[in-house]
Amino acid sequence: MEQSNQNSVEENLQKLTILPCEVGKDKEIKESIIMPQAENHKDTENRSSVGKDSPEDVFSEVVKKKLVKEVSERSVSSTSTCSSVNYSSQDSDQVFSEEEEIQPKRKTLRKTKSWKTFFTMVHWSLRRQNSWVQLAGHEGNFKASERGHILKKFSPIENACLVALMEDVLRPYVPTYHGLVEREDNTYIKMEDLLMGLEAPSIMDCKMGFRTYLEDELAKALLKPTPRKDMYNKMVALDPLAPTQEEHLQKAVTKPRYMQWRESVSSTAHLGFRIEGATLEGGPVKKNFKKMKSREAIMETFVTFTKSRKDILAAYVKRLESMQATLKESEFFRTHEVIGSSLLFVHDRRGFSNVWMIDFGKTSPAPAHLTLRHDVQWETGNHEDGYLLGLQNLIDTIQDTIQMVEDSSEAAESSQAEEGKQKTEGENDKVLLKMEKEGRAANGENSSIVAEEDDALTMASSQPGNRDL
Ligand code: I3P
Repeated sequence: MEQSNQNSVEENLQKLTILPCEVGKDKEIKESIIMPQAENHKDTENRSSVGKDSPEDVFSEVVKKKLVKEVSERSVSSTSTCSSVNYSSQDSDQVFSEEEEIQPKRKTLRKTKSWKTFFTMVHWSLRRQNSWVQLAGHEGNFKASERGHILKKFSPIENACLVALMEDVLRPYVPTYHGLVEREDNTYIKMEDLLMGLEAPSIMDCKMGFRTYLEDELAKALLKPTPRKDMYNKMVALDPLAPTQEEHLQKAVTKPRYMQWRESVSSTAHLGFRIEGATLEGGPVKKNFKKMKSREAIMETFVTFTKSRKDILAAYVKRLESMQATLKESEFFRTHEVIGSSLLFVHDRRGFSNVWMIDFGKTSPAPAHLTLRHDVQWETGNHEDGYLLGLQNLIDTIQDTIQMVEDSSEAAESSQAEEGKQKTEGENDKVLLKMEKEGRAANGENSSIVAEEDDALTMASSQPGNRDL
């Protein structure tokens, strides 16, 4: 194992806490759709193994034109990066210069989080009948929608990505975008519910890439470092020895420092992906994977997650390989720095499975003069994220997991066969001794001696290696 204090998968499962949820009424509010769906792609056979039931949205040309204009005004320009977005700061993904304690309200509304909000969606989706379930601290990021759809709080960056992805070869690998809707003075992105049709789904979120912050964010943080007490507290909670003396004195760390430390204690820094959270068969969200670093621990997690099902593991590999081939063809991928985006693994007991690319809140257009490769290491200025390196490592890890499952089932089979053989030989011994005993009794020998021999036989036949006694 690469890490001595690595929690075992079992420990991770046990330490699980059910996150507080907020159950409220899903008010019926008329949606005002302000972005048309891109419907012209015939990608259904590529998309999902689960059924979908997405109602059509109808809107007039006039409304469409007006609202498309509105959306394009809000969206990032194709040459801009995260930092150049000048839309409402409360939804911005610019985070390095903001301090939670100074602007708590703004912080709450500021953006949709990546995997944390996704798990909000998961919880909500699982209990979609009557209730609204929300993770603490992230209220307002999701809203209920009609069956087959979810509403995620508007982020101009994510919206621009989804719009572009609907026209890209990657479309079959991302949730279908259904435009924007307004509810209670807030704007939401309406998208496909990826859990639709699944029965008690198992879900895992893997954050991709070797880097979890944008180059722009780093540059800003270097210009104007902002100490974060919340991040210091999270750091100390995981490892009291991690902060430097100065950080201990300040009781604060900068965000890049925290993010880089998170990368180094998890598998991000050396494998280019990390497990962020998971649920098993509709159970509670487990998210204590922060120190999961070694390949072995990740493999064990995949074994637990799939309950050793080789068919599901193999389907995951197949989907990831086709995604990998498509990524290499994608114009969107060539032109975007993909940071903080996740792969979402979903399967259910019936064996339906899929993997999706999700969370584009920090995926930003690279500078126009750059064509990104995604399979080289990051150096300041090259904007590379290492996504393809991480994806290859992930595929290899799942393939090794399949091998591990095969090896352990072969080992189990041969130990069962050995046990069976021992049992049969023991039974034969018993029969032989019984026959001998009956022969002796028939010859009038002492019955108490025969009984003692019976006990010895029972012990001997139950101990491997003593069969010949
Ligand atoms: C968070 C995680 C998120 C990051 C968030 C961190 O740390 O790294 O990816 O949000 O920054 O606090 P952890 O997983 O340890 O809780 P972004 O990816 O959106 O930057 P934030 O607190 O500034 O939102």
